[in-house]
Amino acid sequence: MISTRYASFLFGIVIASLTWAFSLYLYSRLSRHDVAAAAATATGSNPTIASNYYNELDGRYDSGSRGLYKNSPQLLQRMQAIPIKRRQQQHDNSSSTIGQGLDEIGLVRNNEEHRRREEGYKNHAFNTFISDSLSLSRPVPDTRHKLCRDGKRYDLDKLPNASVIICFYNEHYATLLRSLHSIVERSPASLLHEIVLVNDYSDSSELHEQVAKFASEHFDGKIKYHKTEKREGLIRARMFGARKATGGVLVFLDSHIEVNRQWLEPLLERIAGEKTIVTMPVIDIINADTFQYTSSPLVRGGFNWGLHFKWDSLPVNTIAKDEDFVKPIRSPTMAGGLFAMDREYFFRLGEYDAGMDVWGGENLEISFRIWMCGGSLELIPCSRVGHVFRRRRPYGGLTEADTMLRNSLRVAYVWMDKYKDYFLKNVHKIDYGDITERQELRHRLQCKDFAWYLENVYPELALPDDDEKHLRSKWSKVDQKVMQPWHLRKRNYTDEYQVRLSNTTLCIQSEKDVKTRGAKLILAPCMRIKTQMWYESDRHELVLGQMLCLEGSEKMPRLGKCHEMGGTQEWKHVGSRSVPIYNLATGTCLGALGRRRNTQIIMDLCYKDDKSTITWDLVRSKLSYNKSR
Ligand code: UD2
Ligand code: MN
Repeated sequence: MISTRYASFLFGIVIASLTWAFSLYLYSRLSRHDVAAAAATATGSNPTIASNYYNELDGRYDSGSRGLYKNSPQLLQRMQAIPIKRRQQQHDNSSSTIGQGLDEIGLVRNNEEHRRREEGYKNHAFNTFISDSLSLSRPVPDTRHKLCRDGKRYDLDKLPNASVIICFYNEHYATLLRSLHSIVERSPASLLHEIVLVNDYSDSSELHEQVAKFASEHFDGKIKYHKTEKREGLIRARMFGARKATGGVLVFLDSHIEVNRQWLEPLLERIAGEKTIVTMPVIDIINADTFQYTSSPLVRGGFNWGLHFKWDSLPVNTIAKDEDFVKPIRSPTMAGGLFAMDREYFFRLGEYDAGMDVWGGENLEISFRIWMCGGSLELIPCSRVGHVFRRRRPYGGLTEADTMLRNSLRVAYVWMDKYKDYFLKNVHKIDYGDITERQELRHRLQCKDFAWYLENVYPELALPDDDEKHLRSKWSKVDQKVMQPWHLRKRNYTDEYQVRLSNTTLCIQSEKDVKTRGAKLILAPCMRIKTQMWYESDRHELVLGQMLCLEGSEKMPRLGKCHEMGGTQEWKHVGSRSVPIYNLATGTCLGALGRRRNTQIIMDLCYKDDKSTITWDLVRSKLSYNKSR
């Protein structure tokens, strides 16, 4: 009896908070462009987020009402992270250990949860522990420009319908389901012809059964589930999916995404007008550690001579007035994962190169092919899709060979004419298989040559033997205003304090100075010196000496360059006396190995049963305290 009451009470709370959060969401229709708007760029062979650039478009980008959320990232975060499936432990532990303020979705409550979290990272390279606790149909912030929201109407009758193709290998189940939910819930039913879901021979038969069951029981048969007969790699798996699809337009997506509002209509609208236009959404960021959804700046696709994809600033004058924020932007390349293309055109243009294995290279191949063979590639700013960018790929290839290198060699030899030498110069040659079929395709389609592409599509690209004059002129064609280096950003500090271990006179201090990246932290007698003064920014970074950010990681925190993407550099405390200090990415808190000077600062469980929970006092100087009010 009591437990039923308790359950319905909890249920009530969940519903109430859902309604509350959702109405806030509707009310503010926030654009979160100015928060953690990191440009993604290629690091190594994997296009992930890099912290080199950010977007300083405040005001210009969205002068609309940000209403309630202005200066309130916590509120926004709450909204994004509504825990539906509360973890069991939380009920078990009840309020005895929890209740000192932190009620965070990523909070690691005990060693068992710690183990589960680690396991998730090992298999998927993102925080499955948080993903498991999030609603499958959570709201995400509307990151579009206000003109996309208010000014645009789409005549659905005039748009072609779409087959969304998602292939996956060993994808995390809840994350895959959230991708599917977001697509079905945020696409007009009449436009979403089907979702073709291709399991690329994932290892687990349990995953296969779960997904097959889900597909048959949900969304009225919209999901067509297939499994390949052997591991194909994402390139051939997509071709497999495309051949099953019957919609007018093929929309390719990764299996760990969440689409935003009205993401589909603007992609289709361009194609309805001209079938040789291939369209891409802006790829927003779903933080791999926290699953927070944040906006990405407007950047377009490029590449470097290692044939790695990278994000580039827009050419000068691309964005001159408000309307330009909603216009298609021509892009030399695509990141690869998310794009829409007329189905017949996809086949006419030669699908993909079936000789490519597993991962990499296909994105530049299809980009070059689109441009050189008569089509065009456009970024559609009103279409936004969030993607979980991860720091490493959690899976291997079909063989030991470097598939990215093999695939890139195929791109170079088929498409790049003499310019391939810039690439070949710096790689060791490996077998890249037979390319005659692709060379014939290029011939048959009467494609233009690579010099034409460089001159007309990507004149900003620096060539390795450009002289200074050429470089300068190319550099001047790129809009420096749109992306500015991090260090030019104004950081707003809301507070400054020392962090003292409760009931001691020891404070957290950099083991080195305020400038040394990677420095560990130790306990030292509290003194008001630079290496102990922490500035809390409006993004909840803890910045030492206004230089480096405190960064959480598995075992211990360190000082790192501020990356402005939240997560590992985002800290939370509720109050300032005897409080745990929580890291949003690790789900754990600042701890110390002992209570003596020179003791190492570590990451530890926030609450412990044996009363050894470590808490801190935030000690403000009178002066700075007054100043910051
Ligand atoms: C990016 C692209 C990705 C692809 C890749 C280059 C985005 C957001 N992502 O890397 O789509 O173009 O660059 O090749 O632009 N998968 C399989 N079989 C495999 C391996 C992967 O089906 O053997 C699936 C995987 O589950 C995922 C998709 O292919 O859904 C892309 O793989 P990824 O997410 O590891 O690639 P990502 O985002 O690092
Ligand atoms: Mn991906």
